[in-house]
Amino acid sequence: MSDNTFAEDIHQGLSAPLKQISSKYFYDDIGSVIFQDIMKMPEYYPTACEFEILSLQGEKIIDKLSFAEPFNIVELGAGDGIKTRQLLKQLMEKGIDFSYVPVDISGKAIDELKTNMLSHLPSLKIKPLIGNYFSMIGELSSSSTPNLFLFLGGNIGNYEAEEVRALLTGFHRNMKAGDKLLTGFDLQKNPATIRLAYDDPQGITRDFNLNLLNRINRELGGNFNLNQFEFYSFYNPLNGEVRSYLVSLKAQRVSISQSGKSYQFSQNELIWTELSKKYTLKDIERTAVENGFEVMEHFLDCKHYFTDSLWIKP
Ligand code: AVI
Repeated sequence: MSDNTFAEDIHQGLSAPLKQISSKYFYDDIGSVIFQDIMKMPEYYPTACEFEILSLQGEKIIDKLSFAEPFNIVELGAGDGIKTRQLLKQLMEKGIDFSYVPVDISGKAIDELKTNMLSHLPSLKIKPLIGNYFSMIGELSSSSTPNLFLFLGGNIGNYEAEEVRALLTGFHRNMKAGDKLLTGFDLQKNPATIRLAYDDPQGITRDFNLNLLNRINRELGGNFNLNQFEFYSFYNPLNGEVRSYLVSLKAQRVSISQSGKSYQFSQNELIWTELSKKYTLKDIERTAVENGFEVMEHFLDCKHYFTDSLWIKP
């Protein structure tokens, strides 16, 4: 992503009536390390739940695919691949013939993932692709090899309803009939459990959010004083949305030297940073059908906190 896109998005976001910074900007080098820490927190349950699903139900998932081998397992936004590795390991132990195709826009992320995967699974057939999800899905679907696309981690929860529609129609348009999509959804549950996952007592999620301001300071020459902003997140069990914010603790003006622009904050003014939507199984089924998919099965963890939902493009 060019500096210009970042600078333009920040300018637009800070000029809006409800100021906002997109959650996609969490993941610079520092933010990615903080996110690793979040995934290790006991309060942040989704990682352990999805790890359990892929470790214990890998065989069930693969049986359900009923692909004539060999097939591709295509991971969209692979991250560190630890959870996916559980699934791949089981397939390799069963002697199933497949290729693992991680797709990411970042060549660096792909290189690290490849090295890491091969250090654990040296005989894995890995064919990484660098680029945009839709064009890579389209490219893979032009061959007759069946594909299982993975969109794990509950990332779909970070998209607004219209963005979910755009994403899933893009996946659908580029997939071929019979291809499958396995998507991770965080499920609605006791509101207190969800609230704690996004407002941890150690303040790791707070630092994750404040890093956005630090990133603007570092990359765009901003002069945000991090002591003058606090983190606030709120789960609304009536609509399943966690929304996270930074709060300006006083009236203040912040400047960005790279663009020469400045932004006025009133006391207690919010910057919206993230949506983390929690779904019901009914929501997931409606979302699948509205976007042209059929649900094959939901694979839930033992606490029923999270599901990897398997869909087919009919
Ligand atoms: C990446 N994504 C699914 C995480 C989530 O749960 O929304 C990011 C995150 N934000 C705060 N904690 C974790």
